[in-house]
Amino acid sequence: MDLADLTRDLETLRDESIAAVAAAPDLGSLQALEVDVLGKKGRLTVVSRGIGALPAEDRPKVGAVANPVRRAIEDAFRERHAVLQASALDGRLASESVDVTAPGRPVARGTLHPSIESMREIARIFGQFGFVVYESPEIEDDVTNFQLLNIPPDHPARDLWDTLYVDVPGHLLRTHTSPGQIRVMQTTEPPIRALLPGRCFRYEAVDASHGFEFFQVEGLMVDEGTTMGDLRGLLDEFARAMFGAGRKTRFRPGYYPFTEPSVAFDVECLVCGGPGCPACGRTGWMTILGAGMVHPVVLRSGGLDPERYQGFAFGMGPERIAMLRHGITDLRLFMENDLRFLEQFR
Ligand code: 2NL
Repeated sequence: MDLADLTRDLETLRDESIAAVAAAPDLGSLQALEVDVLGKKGRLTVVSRGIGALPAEDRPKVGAVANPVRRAIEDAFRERHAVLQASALDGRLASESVDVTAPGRPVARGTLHPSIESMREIARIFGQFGFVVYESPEIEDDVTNFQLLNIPPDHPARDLWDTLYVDVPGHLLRTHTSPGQIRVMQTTEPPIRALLPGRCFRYEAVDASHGFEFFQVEGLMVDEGTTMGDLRGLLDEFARAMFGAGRKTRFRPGYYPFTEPSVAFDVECLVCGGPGCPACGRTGWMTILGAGMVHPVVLRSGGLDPERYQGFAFGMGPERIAMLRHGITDLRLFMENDLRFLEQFR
């Protein structure tokens, strides 16, 4: 081995290393190659051992050959490292980038069912007059649903065909929310301002204006000296909040076993004001609820002395209110959960 041999070996190693470095496809293989060439037991170390075998006069000249070779190899690694690092970054930027100009994905947004929306609006308006929402059981006993409300045993509502009974003797699915009002009277000292929204059940043939399952909102006010004038004033304010300011209203005689006197409460028709109207028929009036002064027998059912306390009560169907407000003509739409109907209330 002389200086010429060593120089040739070093230059061969340099050329092969530079070629291999240029071909390294990624940072991992470049690092492995670096260990292989420049590491402690790497090929450059192995070739450099040849220095020991050189004649003594050649040794001072070795540096001039070996140092440029090492530098050339190191430079090649450094440059390739920079190139690969930059392209790795480019790859991540390309694959992980976010297109901030892409259109957003719409969030599926639900809405309240129109029956619920209507009940909430009713509760909101009466809430402004101090009425508090109560809830009571959907399964009632016969006594509270009928007897305490002055509905006699032979009343048509008690017919098997109008009431859904459950297989617990003396129990049924409530046919109105009125038994809840009895429970409020039994547990609350007057003054009472109660609102009872809830689901009710009747065993009826289903048609465009009747379902076997429906919602009802009832109100009850009991205090000393409560009058029919208070009832009328309250309902006028309600009708105008719900159907528009300045709208005319009227009371007509009605009948319920639990109120005396009883009335139907009408609001000036929204659609016409004349004959042949799709909303009211021909009368110019839409009936929106039933009401009356609480029957003394019913006050006693609630544990209250009718000599001291008077009260009024009213009941309405939130679907009917919504139908009148939105011009809906088929009650069954409220129970069918057809999205084509429901999505119109967004
Ligand atoms: C209607 C009419 C009404 C009542 C409900 C009631 C409750 C008690 C005492 C007296 Cl505890 N009355 N409720 C009174 C009159 C009418 O509902 O057409 N509802 C859909």
